[in-house]
This record gives sequence, structure tokens and C-alpha cells, in this order.
Amino acid sequence: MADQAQPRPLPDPVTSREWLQTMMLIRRFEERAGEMYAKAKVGGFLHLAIGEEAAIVGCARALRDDDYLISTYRSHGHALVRGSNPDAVMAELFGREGGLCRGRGGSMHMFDLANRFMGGYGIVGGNLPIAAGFGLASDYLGTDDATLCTFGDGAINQGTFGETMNLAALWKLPVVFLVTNNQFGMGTALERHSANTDLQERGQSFGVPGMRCDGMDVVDTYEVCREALETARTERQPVLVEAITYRFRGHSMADPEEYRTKDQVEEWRKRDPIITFAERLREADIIGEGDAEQMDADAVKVVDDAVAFADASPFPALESLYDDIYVLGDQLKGWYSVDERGAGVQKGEDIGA
Ligand SMILES: Cc1ncc(C[n+]2csc(CCOP(=O)(O)OP(=O)(O)O)c2C)c(N)n1
Repeated sequence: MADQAQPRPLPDPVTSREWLQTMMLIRRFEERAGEMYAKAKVGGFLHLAIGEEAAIVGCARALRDDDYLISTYRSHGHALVRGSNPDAVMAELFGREGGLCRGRGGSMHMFDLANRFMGGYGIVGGNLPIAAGFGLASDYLGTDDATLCTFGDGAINQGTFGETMNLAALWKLPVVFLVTNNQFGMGTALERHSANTDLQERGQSFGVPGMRCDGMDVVDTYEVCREALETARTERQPVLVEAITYRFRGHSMADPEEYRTKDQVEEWRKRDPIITFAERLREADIIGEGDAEQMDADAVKVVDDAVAFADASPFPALESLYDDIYVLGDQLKGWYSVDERGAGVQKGEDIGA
């Protein structure tokens, strides 16, 4: 992690502007998603990553196009930064046919193979072994593609963490594990759920070295992840990176936030990753008067269009209920696997019987 007084040098102007623009898009997209949830346009759960944009953009921009990214249920930003169409991401939240997963996944289960975004996952810690699988697949295929797996500080205490670190180190898998330490696992503060709060250290006994970055600083996150990915790719050495960050909103949309004070939130908001990065770009003359406002207006326009697209997109047809479902034939009987009354579409009558 870079010294706060000595920030890392900025990338070239075009790259710097793109990072700011992408963080703004994610912020505006998430804010609107929250509004759409309040209007009941979005069903199920909705977890926003507002405040974590630098951690998202910094790590993803360290990836090559053919690398894999896998994240959690807090994954709208990961899809957007990977290049998923904002219209399709919003339509997925709305549960519509035009969604990234044709409306089947919703907020927690974004997936975009073309952009090698291998999904959001609802099970805490469930994505770590899957990431190891991608690493193993890269080995089998003889490619030098690397995988980046993001998860939260709460997930580091799941059994899957130790199991995955062990195999990743043993099999020399090209995977970087990024623990997004936003200080809380739901309503439980880091020091209340972890005896050892130095999370980047937690892989060492398994043979996975650790690094730390300032997850409120997009440049620092990028540089640390780039180095970690290089190590994973060329030395076949998995690395654990800890990004220190903070989520400004509740865990999900139904969170009274009784576990933290408003003062603490305000204190972290002073380090808002978008505002601080825009200031740096202004000081470096990379953006001028009115540029940030224009970029923000552009982001709002993209989000407006995404909402219009999502609203106009139809709900999936009832006949498509069994599309893309695993069917195990004779091995499993019952409604939960396949409608045994025949190959024809049964339109769901008797469901629940
Ligand atoms: C195996 C499992 N246990 C519990 C839950 C319920 N749950 C959803 S999110 C969450 C907190 C996880 O916190 P963290 O890993 O720090 O990620 P963050 O939400 O902060 O991004 C829990 C306990 C779950 N989804 N999966």
C-alpha cells in the first residue's frame, strides 16, 4: 500500500479519465438501482457497493481482457467495469428478458461470459472454490489467463477460504484473491468477527502471500492488483490482496444500520473515492473546469437510458420457465427437476402441489 502522503503517480490522462468516468457510472447506476428497488421495479435482494468504486475499478483495470473476474452478490459494478451493457445490467435487476441473464439471475447473479465476468454469487465464500476451478482450467488449457476473485471480509472466515487457499497454493493456480475489507460482514464489525484483523496475512500459513491496497484509491488498488496478477500469471503463485474500503450504504436495502454511527460514515465519506480522484485529476490538469460535471451528466444519461430500456423490456414468457435448467432424467423424480407429464409446456399449473 502506498504512503498516503506520497500517492502513486497517476496513469496517462486518457486512462485516468476513463477510470473516473467508470467510477461515476457505477455510482450513478447504483443510486438509481436503489431508487428502482424502492419503487418495486426490482425484486429480491439488492446490495449496493456505493463507496467501493475504487476497489472495483482499480482491480478490474489490472486484468487483461482474457482474464476472469468473479465476485459476490455485490456485483453490479463488477459487471459494468468488465464491459457489460448497462441496459442489460439494469434489465437484469428488473427481471426482464433483455437482462444480462434474460432476467433469471437478478441482482445477485449477474453473468457475462463474453466479457469473462464469471458471475455474482449469493453464497458467502461460495465463489472461492469456483475461482480455483477457473485457475485449474487455465492450467489444463495451457493458457496464461489469470483469475481475480473478490469477496468480503466476512467471507474470509468461511471454511471455503482455507480449503481454497490450500489447493490454490498446492496446485500453483494463477488466481488473485481480493478480500474487499469494507469493515463489516452485514452488521458485524471486523473486530467482532475476526480474531486476526490483518486480513492480508491470513493466507500465509497456506502458502499464499498477502499484499494490501488502499481500496479508496483507484491507483493504489490498480498497482497492487497488477503486481499480484503478474505474480499469479508468471510464477503460478496465488496471492491474497486486502483492499481497505467502506460501504457508504447499508448491507442491503433492508438495513437499519444500527451497528455503526453516522459520524463514522461521515468520516469515511470524506475519503469518497470519486471526489478525491476527481480532485487529483483537477490538480494535475487532466480535467478542467466543468469536466467532472459533464462526465457525471454523461453517466446519468447512460443510466436514464438503461432504466428506459429495462422498463420497456418484457418479462420472460411463462413458457420459458424450464429453459436452461439441468434435468437429470430418470435419476431424479419430481417437480423440482422436470415436469414428468410430458415434453410439452405445462404452463406451471399444479406448482406447489
Ligand atoms: C453461506 C452463507 N451464509 C450466510 C449468508 C447471509 N449473508 C449474506 S451477505 C453476508 C455478509 C457477508 O459479509 P462480507 O463477506 O464481509 O461481504 P459484504 O457483504 O460486506 O460485501 C451474510 C452473512 C449467505 N449469503 N451465505
